[in-house]
This record gives sequence, C-alpha cells and structure tokens, in this order.
Amino acid sequence: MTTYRIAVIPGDGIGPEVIDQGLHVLKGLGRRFDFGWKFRSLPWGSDYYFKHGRMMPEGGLETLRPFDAIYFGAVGHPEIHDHVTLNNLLLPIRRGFDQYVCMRPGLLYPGVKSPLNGKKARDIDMVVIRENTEGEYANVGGFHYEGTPQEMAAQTSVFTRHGCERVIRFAFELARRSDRRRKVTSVTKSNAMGYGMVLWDRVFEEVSAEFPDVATESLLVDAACMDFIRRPEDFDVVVASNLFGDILTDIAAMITGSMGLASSGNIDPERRFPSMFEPVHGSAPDITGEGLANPLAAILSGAMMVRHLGQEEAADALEAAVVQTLEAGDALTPDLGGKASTEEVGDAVLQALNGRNNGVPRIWWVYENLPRRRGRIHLASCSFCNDGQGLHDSTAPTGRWYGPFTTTDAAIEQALQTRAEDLGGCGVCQPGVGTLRTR
Ligand code: GGG
Repeated sequence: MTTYRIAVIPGDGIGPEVIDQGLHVLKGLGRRFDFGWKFRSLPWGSDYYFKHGRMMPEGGLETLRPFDAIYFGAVGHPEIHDHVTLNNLLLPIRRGFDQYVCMRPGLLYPGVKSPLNGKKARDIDMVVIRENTEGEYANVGGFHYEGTPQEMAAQTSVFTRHGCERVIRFAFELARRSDRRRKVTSVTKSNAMGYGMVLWDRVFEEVSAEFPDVATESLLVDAACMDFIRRPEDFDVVVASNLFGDILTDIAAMITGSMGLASSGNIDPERRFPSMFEPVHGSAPDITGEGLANPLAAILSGAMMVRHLGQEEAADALEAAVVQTLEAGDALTPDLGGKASTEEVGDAVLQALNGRNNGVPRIWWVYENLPRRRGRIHLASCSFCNDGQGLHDSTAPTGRWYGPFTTTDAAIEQALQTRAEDLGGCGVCQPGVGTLRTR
C-alpha cells in the first residue's frame, strides 16, 4: 500500500480548525481508496513566534524537504505585523521550494449562489495561475533613514525572463488539458509599469506562438477586475503576477460564492521539492474558535494535493463529495447561508464520501475517456432527479463526469440510458466510452 508523508502546518487562527476537518476527510479517503497517510504536524506560526521569536525553526525548510507534500492552514495574528508572519513562514516556503505556480480554481459549484445575477453552476469556471516566487513579492528593498522625518522605503518588483516564461508556459499547457477550454488571459499593468510588466507581455506573446490552438487575451489589471464581475464566464485560464494573481483570486472567490470555497496549490511542477496546498483564506481572527469557519476550501485544497500525489480517482471522489454536500445544502457554514459548524461540514463530506445516505450504498459511475468536446456538456436532469428519488448528478471540475446515487439496479440502468442520449454513449450502451464502477 502506498503511504504519503505529509507535513501539516495548521498555523494560525482558523487554520487548525479547517485543517482538522481536512485531515479527518483525507484519512477517510485513504481508507476508502487503499492508500495510507503519515501526517506530521508542525506547530509553526504565531504561537511559535511568541515562544521562540521566529515563525519556524532555523532549518525549517530542511525539515519539510523529505515530505511528499505540505498541507497548510493559515498565517496571520492581530498582534504581529502581517509582513512578519507572511515573510517568515509562507513566502520562504513558496520561494525556497521554487513553487512557482500558484493554482487557484474559481468555480461556481452546484448548490452555491453567486452574488452575480443569473449565474448558474459552472457558468464561472476559471483557474488563475499566479506567479508565486518573484514579481511584486520579491523580498527586495529596504528602508532609508527609518523612523526619521526623512525616511523612505524602496520596494522592488522583480520580473525575470525565466520566471515569466515558465509560469506562462504552465498556463498554456493547462489550457490545453481536456477539462479546460483553450484560452489564456494574461493580466499586467504594462501601461504604467514599463519594465517588468513589459517583459512579461513580451514573453507572453512569444510563448503564445508555441500554442497556436490556444486563444489569448491580454488585459490591464483594472480591466480584468472589472471583467471578472462583468463577464466572468469568458475566463478559462488566467495568468498573472504574484500580487495581481492574489487580488484577482479574492474577486474570483467572491463571485463564486465564498472565500470559504477557494482552494489553492503552490506547486513545483518539476517535483524537485514538496508542493504546498492551502485554502486561499487567511487566519480570520474574528471568527477563530467559534466553529464558524468553512472547512471546504481546506478540504478542496486537500483534494488538489491528492490529485498532485497521483490519486486521481480519489481526488474526483472527494470533489464529488464536496459537491454533494453543497447541493444537499443541509450542512453549510454561515458564509454560505447555513448554520452548520466547521465540524458538521467535515462530517457531512466524509459521509457523502462513504456513501452513507440513509444506509443505502452509493454507486458511482464515472465516465472516463470521453471524446474531447468544446464547452460544457450539460446533463439533462433525469426522471429520477425530478421524481426526487435521490439521484444527484455532478460533474467534476476535472472534466470527468460522475454521479453518485442511491437507487436500484433498474433505476441505474435507466439513468445510464438517459445519459447515453446526452453524451452520445456510455460504458453500457457503447462499451469503451465510459466505465461504470460500483463502490
Ligand atoms: N491560507 C493562506 C494564508 O494564510 N494566507 C495569508 C496571506 O496573507 N497570504 C498572502 C498571499 O498568499 O499572498
């Protein structure tokens, strides 16, 4: 049995609360899909700082290096300047392990209401690729005459050809994947920032020539902010600098319902170092310890980690369990209009994963190897959905199609036929197109 070694840094504020639920669900996922976990929790963060005067021990990166991945909660404490907490824990890990891709999906999940009028599930389906090691976050600068009336501060953005090229290429390669729509939008502010971002624009144009099948768009960041609100459905893969990527993904989180659903992966695509998975949200000291934090962003970040580790099927199942929880709507935290606690949401996801739906075993069907199609395939709701017999269809953000349901063999057969019409074939009526799996 494969066992994954994961360094867990719950961190500050609500970090430990949401990570607890993430671990609860990940342990259940491992049991179900026959892989093991060896979690090592590291008590780094602001409490560590109060005791030791630093956010992590000297040599912290060496401690993390042998792990298969890092699962991170949040960082930030009201009594410590944010630049201290961030620059001494999260950013050194991103830079030190050359996690140059920060991948942040912005998906409007079924069962979630967007504040934008008339948006339905999956109308918004973008992935923001944020450059994660340089740009505006480069730790270059300093104070001069600090604390005097003459004081000045210099903060330098660093854009290298190498740094721009590799993250932009990653975005193009992602846009070509079967679950994406072959479009990359680059976001800069090169009208005002005439060096680094001009270099970025130039590299974007050069790399795009290698991907003639991928549509491109270049936006200034102010226009991009506006267009995320005005026409979010037009975005597929968005690539942006460190700071702009951070800002844009907060907008993406809000238009898709909540910061509490926004997941992220800080990825070293070359796999020389462990990658790190964390919810986009911060430590939220205002709700810490109240059981109000939404653990779904941490759980979805866990699913991203599971996919990175190569357990695709398990990642699909976990995302489907989250979708089922959202659609069911009876275990949601207040940010999504519910009354459930952090723990109750974690339990609901685990129950959805384990198919404990009134004691009836769940049957999963998974369409794999579907012919590539542009746009979205919308499954017509079937007679079972309409009859309210507990059939829920969901689609994974990965482009695999699956539906968990609890029903009888005859109903499954009929449901598959319904989908056969929608999809032009399935594993039953057209062997080889899809697979029916039962678990
Ligand atoms: N879970 C992520 C977290 O704690 N983020 C705190 C933060 O301020 N992050 C800034 C950034 O990601 O650039």
